[in-house]
Amino acid sequence: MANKISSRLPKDFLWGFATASFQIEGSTQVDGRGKSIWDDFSKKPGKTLDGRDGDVATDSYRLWKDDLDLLVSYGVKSYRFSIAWSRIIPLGGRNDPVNEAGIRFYSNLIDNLLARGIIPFVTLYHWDLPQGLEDRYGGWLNKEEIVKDYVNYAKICFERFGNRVKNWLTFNEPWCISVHGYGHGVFAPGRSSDRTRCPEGDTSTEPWLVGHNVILAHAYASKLYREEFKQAQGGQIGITLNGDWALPYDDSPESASRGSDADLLTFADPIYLGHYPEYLKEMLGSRLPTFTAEELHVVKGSSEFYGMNTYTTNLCMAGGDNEFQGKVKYTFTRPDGTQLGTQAHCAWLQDYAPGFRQLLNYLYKRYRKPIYVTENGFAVKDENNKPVEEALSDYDRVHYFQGTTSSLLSAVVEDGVDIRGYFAWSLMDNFEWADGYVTRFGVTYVDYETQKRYPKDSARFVCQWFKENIEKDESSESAAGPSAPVSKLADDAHLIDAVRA
Ligand code: PNW
Repeated sequence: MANKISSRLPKDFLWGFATASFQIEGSTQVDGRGKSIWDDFSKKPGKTLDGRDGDVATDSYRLWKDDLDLLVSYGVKSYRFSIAWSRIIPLGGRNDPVNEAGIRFYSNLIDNLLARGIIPFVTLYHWDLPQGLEDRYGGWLNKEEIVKDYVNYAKICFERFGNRVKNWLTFNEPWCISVHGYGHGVFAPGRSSDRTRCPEGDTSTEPWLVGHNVILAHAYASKLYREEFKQAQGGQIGITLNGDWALPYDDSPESASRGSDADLLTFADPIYLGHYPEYLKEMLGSRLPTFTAEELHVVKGSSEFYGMNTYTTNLCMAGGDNEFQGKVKYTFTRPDGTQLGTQAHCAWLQDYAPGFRQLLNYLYKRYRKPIYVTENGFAVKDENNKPVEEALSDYDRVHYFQGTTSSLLSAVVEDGVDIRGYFAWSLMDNFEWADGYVTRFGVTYVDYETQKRYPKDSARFVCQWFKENIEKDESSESAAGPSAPVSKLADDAHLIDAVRA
């Protein structure tokens, strides 16, 4: 028996699913919301694969109670979602008016999650900058303005929600914000040196400047939280970084000497260790902005945990000129022609679970911070072309989660990595940025004609797995508690009705 218990995740381990405001909410023009940079960008010809935008998405601004019922039916302990800055401050700036209707929406959502024993895990910025700030002063390119405006926005969220939200993420994936938004120009605001994509932008400088400013905005918001709110509210604050594991392509010195953690280290090293990585300084020279001594003091140690979004592993070989990958080439094809794992719908993702375990170990050794896996998931190839019934048997996604959950457990119980939570991406299919709606990452199928939600096999697998692999908490577990089964829903109907009223 003792053996059995120690082979599980600790009882307070948080698990659930993640989403982001612009990918699910829709209702872009109601209740005083201001535009975000994704509103118009997604409407420009050629910016999304299917030409579709975020005006409706999964309609979750209106259907949030249905989403809540779904979370309850899945028995999750926690839900990671993001707040749309332009619902809280429609024009975005520190002297612009606050929108009470926007506050009310998230406040209700938080109250109703808590009423069901679901812990909110809240991202303040998941890529939807208020368009007002882009127009006014160039958004993330303008350090003096954006840092102050972001900190003001964060402060309002701490003031209005912090009595109930105890887990804050300042940013989702600064690397994607910088590199996709200002380097490749495939994400809003879409700036790039590639003139077929954008009439302005400079791929060689802007991504590094934007990344630098995002780090500062994160650090000053985190400082504010820790100095003025943490003690009274008792929460924690950190950042979520994306990073994939890297394996040498072969045993040549060019492969072995890879600097392939480029995407990982650019942001993690300054935040956790207090300096940009050496290879980055060498590669960029004067193009890499520098922190003043005072700024560095605020940046170093500004994240209380490591928020990790990870999806895949790359085979790496030194060479090429992609600075965003540290001048390393990526492939999934081994020297003998075989594939690393099963190919997903998007080119950048294959299923390789051992890399997940190695990455967790690497990050814990390097930064010594508790880890929350804030995103991890898979998009089944051609799922969008299948009839619903067929799409629900999402074997490749089930296989992916079988691998990563088993790696997660090994990392915790065998390797001793301090992992506190895991969020699968995503609760449901949604607006997959430049891919539009053709790439589906959900454990729940969304029929965009009817907005009906259908659990896929992977939802069943993930929920069952966490129920079986977390130590039971005898003290707080009641029949109507956090892991109330689907069948409990009927009994809880009165509660749901009360919420609807
Ligand atoms: C993450 N890549 O983005 C985001 O946080 C989510 O909003 C998104 O839906 C999810 O992963 C799936 O894509 C990424 O090109 C976007 O390697 C692109 C990459 C990785 C993550």
